[in-house]
Amino acid sequence: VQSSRLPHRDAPPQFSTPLCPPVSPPPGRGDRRRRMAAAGAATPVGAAPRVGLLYDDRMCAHATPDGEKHPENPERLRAIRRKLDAEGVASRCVDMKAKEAKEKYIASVHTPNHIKLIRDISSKEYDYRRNKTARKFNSIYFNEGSSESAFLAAGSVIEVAEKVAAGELSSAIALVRPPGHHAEHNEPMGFCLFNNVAIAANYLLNERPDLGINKILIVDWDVHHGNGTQKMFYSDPRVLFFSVHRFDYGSFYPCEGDASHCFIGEGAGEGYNINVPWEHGKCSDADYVAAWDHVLLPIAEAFDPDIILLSAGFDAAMGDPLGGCCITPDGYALLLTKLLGFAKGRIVMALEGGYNLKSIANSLCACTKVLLGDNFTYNSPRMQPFESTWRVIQMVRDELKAYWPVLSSKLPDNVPLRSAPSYIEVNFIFLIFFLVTLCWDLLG
Ligand code: Q9C
Ligand code: ZN
Repeated sequence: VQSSRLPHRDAPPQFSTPLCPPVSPPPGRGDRRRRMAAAGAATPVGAAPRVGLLYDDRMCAHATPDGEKHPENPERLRAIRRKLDAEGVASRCVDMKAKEAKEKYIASVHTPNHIKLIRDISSKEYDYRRNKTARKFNSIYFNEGSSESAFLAAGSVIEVAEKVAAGELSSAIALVRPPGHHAEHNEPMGFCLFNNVAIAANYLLNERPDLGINKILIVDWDVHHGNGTQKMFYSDPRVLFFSVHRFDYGSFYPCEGDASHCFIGEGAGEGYNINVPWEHGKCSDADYVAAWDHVLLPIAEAFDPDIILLSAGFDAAMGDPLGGCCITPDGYALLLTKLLGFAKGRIVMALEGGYNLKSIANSLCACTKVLLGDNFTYNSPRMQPFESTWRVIQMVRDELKAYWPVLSSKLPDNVPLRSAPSYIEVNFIFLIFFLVTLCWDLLG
């Protein structure tokens, strides 16, 4: 009867938020592993999971041309690596090195022009035009290391995804940059040059039928909408794309309407694109857990993916200078734990955004421990989800219930919620400013 239980119900009670009432009896991780093994997972009974960790200094070569400060900088990778080393976590993983992606694999996602641009951008002949070219795009910089980094980032996600799909690894983490999920068919954008995750997904589906990957779940928990990835699989039912992001009624980067919950895919892919668009910042573990429990996990259960590719940006983390949300490392660990119940635990994490060095290092460390099978207790302070979160989740469910009948059930109505963050401090500052200006005018 084990198999009839929803995977997300398997979390022990200390993992539950107000949204996820404790379910008894809670099976321990051992039980989960035994079940995974029985289902043919890569990890045999009793054995420690083999977690691939791909880190490569060569992806630090992509940097701003004249050393200007930029949130997406090489220190991000180094800070994560240092933390994983200091915690003794890296040595427990299977060490992997980056490989450049072959152009024919990138071509499944990007135009020949786009590939040529990224290939040539670091060449000497481009020295005088590099900055001018970068300015033609939205939030992009280039230097003489950009080409190599971009090809390595795409190749790295292919590399680890292949090993996980083949069962050589239980799961894997690719510490890559530049990130990928904003990169479009014919255009780098939003700090992203190639769409690393989309390239890896296409590689598994189209180039490696021998691996038996027919259905891929892409989960994008970066604080920004994964616009590039959404477009690439918009009419493809083999790829279920789920993105949870700040939307702020269309005013949050990338500021496009297609990040709204109404964009559900088209043609054969109708129902296979899911956006959970937050109305404002300050979203916490509780809001994300609510989106997991009431949207993502029921759909994942029905979709039953063969592998999960995680567009793992950490810019929704507490302390991030761009995101304005507050997921804790325990929160990320909990979200990841809830995903481990699917696809026999085959999860590939690919780094996307995340710009507070401490936050991304701590969050990734917590996630790595989850993949390694360490027990963890959710210790962050309990928060309540926002009222707006409940509303957004209901809208998403209404939009998608025709395709995923499990979403037709009624949401629990006894959940304690909190009201939207008030911007009273902000208004107060404007008031002072106004008064000072007024005095200035009167006196002068
Ligand atoms: N006013 C990733 O997290 N912000 N990209 C531009 C312009 C760009 C974020 C703001 C944010 C891109 C991968
Ligand atoms: Zn981002």
